[in-house]
Amino acid sequence: MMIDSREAKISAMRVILRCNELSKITCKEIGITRIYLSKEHLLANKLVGKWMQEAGMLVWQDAVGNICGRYDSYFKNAPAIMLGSHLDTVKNAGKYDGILGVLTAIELVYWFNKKNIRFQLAIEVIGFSDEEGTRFGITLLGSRGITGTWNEKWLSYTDNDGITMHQAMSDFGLKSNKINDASRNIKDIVAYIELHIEQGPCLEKENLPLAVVTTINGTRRFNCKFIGEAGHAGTVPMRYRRDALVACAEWIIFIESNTRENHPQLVSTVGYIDCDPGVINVIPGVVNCSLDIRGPQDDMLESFASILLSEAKMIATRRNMIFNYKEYYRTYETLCDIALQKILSSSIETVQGRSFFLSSGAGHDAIAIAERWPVGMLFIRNYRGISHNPKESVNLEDIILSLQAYSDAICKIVKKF
Ligand code: HGY
Ligand code: MN
Ligand code: MN
Repeated sequence: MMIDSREAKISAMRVILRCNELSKITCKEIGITRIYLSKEHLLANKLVGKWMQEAGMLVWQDAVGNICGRYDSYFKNAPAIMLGSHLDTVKNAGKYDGILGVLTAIELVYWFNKKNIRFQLAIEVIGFSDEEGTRFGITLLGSRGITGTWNEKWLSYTDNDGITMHQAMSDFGLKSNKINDASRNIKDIVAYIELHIEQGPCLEKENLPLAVVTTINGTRRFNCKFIGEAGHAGTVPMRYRRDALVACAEWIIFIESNTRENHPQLVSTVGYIDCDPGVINVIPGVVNCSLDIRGPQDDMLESFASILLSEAKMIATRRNMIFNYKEYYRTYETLCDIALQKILSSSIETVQGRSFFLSSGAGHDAIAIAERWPVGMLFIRNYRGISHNPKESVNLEDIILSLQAYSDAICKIVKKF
């Protein structure tokens, strides 16, 4: 059973309108930035909670700030199939990363409710509160709340304004000693399905709207530091300098060329660099930068990380400097459940004529959820794969097909459990 194309079109148009409406809930005059435990987070939860209610769901905000909706089964207290994605964003984000997955899931429930369709399972829709980690640097906080895998020490992490997560939680109206109330009993949920923009160019190149995700790449993230010596930009001859920014620049060029030439399956990014003291007439004494590396196999990432970090040490030694680093984040390669992949594949084949599989270079809430329940993911094509960028966009036709495939898959999956 699937949503017919006429109703799917009405739903898809509503999804686009609501993505636009949510994009206006941002802490910046220009661009979309909505971070964990901010007033924008609360406003977005209220708006999405209203849409969940209108779709026929019972709505609550859980102890880590996820907005949750439940569409009951015809059996009381039945376990649920969980759908959703995240409502937080990176800085200066696009309108669809995460958001599309929450709003399409709400449309499914709206359609089931309107047709008076109930299943032997409940359906829950979650708008996760923090997948990106934009504010505190720790990602998947919302989905880790659901799986009960929070680490107490995160509460002392501070944002750029020096506010601790503990303080931010109480400002938001949450109690940091109640975090465990968010974690769900293993038997409450049977599976998790997430629809997400591909954030890459493959579907566009394949001229297809939808794909099934096979695996989600592992990620390693490091904070790195080159320590040289600050000095007068006018008086220190080049041969005597210990310029931390030049050392870091040499390393960044190595990272890019080594990844391109020797590791075609991997990606590496230096997304952040901070130069101290950062003024025109002082030779940079200290440079901090980030390193984000990703790949399909954990052991491959392990050896790649040591290649890059030992090169940094060699550059620093050669330039009579110090290099140090701290790994602060790691996710392992995540496999999507084979049975769920098969069902999702049959549904996308029904709507687009053939199936297609992709691995995900981006991280998703499904990484955390997969530690406790089987997960499945659907990718939808997005314009040139551009994401984490205001130019992010999806087309109406693809959203229509995604709603049809998603509804068909859910109707099949609920029968499987
Ligand atoms: O960075 C990522 O992979 C995701 O967007 N959080
Ligand atoms: Mn993202
Ligand atoms: Mn995302």
